[in-house]
Amino acid sequence: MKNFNAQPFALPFDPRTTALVMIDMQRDFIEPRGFGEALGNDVSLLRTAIVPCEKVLSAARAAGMLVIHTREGHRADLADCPPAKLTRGGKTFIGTDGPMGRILVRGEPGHDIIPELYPLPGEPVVDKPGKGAFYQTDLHLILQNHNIKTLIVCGVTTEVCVTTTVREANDRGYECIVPQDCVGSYFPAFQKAALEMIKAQGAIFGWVSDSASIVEGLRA
Ligand code: C5J
Repeated sequence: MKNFNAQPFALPFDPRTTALVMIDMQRDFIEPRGFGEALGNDVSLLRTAIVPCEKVLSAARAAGMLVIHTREGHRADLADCPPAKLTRGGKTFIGTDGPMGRILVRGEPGHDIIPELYPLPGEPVVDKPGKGAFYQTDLHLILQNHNIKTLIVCGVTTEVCVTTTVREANDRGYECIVPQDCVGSYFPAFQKAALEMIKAQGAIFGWVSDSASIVEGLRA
C-alpha cells in the first residue's frame, strides 16, 4: 500500500485499485459562451483547476491507472432532462442554441471535454443526465469490473457535480480523495465550504488533498 498526504489524515491506497474520475471538464462549464456563462457565472474561476488537473491526469496515466471522464448533458430530444431542470429559475438554457451549439446537449461542441484534458482512446467517458456521476449511469459497474476501491475525484463544479459524486461514491463504499486545486467553483465561498464538508468529522465523505500530494503519492 502507498499513502496520499491528505486531510484529515493520510489515505492508504493501492494504485491497482485506484481510479481517477474527472468530472465534467466540459467546454460548456469552463469556456466563455457556454452553460456556465449563460447562468451568469464568471467561468474564469474554473480555469485555475486546469493545470493541476493536467498534472494529476498525466501522473495517473503514467501509473497505469484507470481514468474515467464524465460529461453532464442530455439527449438531443431532451427526453432525459427533467422539466424542472430545463426551466430552472424560470429561464430555459439547456437545449437552446448558443455559440458552442445547443447547451448541454450530447454531441454538441460545448458538451465536449476541454482540449487540455481530452480523454485518450480507451478511457471510459460516462455521460450523465444528473449532477451525480452514479445516477442513471454505468459508472459503478465499470468501477466494480476494475475492482476499484479508491477514487481521486477532480473536476467542476466543486459544490455541485463533484461533491454530489463524492457523496454517491462514499455511500457505495469507495474512498474518495479530492485534490483541492483540481476542483473549481464559480463561488469561492462554496468551494471552501464544500471541501470542509468532505473531510469533516473524521472524513465523513472522504479526504481532501492537493495535486502535488497526489502526484507525489502516485510516483512514490
Ligand atoms: C453544474 C456541474 N454546476 N458539473 N454542473 O450545473 O457541476
